[in-house]
Amino acid sequence: MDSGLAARQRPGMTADLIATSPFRPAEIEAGRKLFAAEWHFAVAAGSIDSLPKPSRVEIAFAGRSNVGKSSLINALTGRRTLARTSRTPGRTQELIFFDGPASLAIVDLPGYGYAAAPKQKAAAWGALVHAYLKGRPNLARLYLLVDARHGLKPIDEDLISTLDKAAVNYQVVLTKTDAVKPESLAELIRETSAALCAHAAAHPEVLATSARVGAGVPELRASIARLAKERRRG
Ligand SMILES: Nc1nc2c(ncn2[C@@H]2O[C@H](COP(=O)(O)OP(=O)(O)OP(=O)(O)O)[C@@H](O)[C@H]2O)c(=O)[nH]1
Ligand SMILES: [Mg+2]
Repeated sequence: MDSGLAARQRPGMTADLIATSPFRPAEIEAGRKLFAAEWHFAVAAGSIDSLPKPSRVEIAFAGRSNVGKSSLINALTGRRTLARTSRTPGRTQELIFFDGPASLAIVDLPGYGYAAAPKQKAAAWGALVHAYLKGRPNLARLYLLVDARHGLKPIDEDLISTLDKAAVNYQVVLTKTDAVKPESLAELIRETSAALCAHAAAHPEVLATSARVGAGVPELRASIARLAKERRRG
């Protein structure tokens, strides 16, 4: 599989699949270096009051329960057990902060859409995550993870609408691409890209990753390194 598979929407064109990496070798190297450095667990926040001070540049990972958020964070950092992964959906219930170099932090958000979650818990999830997303000035980007076997679901639209309203910069990252055929993946990238082009806060490129086989992980690292660099400049 081509790990650099990405789609870009160009003005006046339909979604166009670009099979080459949008990152230069120097950016891939910057991403590698960023994640070769030490990343460690900082804090688990179960309420707005327990959020850390907004002093680091934050990159959040969100998506449906079981989409592979914690696994992708582990793949990025090359540490199998940094973020807790589970076969049981809804395992990550708090906002988990991991601190890295260059004043960066990664935030593992609790998954949504877990049918068996008690209603009260689901509401608490909504309140906490929405409050975080709406009021976090140091949130540089949210990566919205979407299972490549399923694509965007109506429940993802709730989050997308919050992100649009709060003007949070976000980008879709397909996960578990090892589990789909290259043709279906190419089609999904086209569809997802087309669905996102109406959303101003959405990044036009869709990244395709697999935590299991490492596809797209160097590109995601490069994407985060690019953001960190832009933030330092800005
Ligand atoms: N085939 C495949 N399976 C994966 C991949 N990444 C994660 N999984 C599996 O998907 C399941 C859920 O992974 P997690 O990383 O715990 O998912 P999560 O989004 O953090 O889940 P919650 O914290 O419950 O919201 C686990 O059984 C993983 O082994 C991948 O790249 N490929
Ligand atoms: Mg998790």
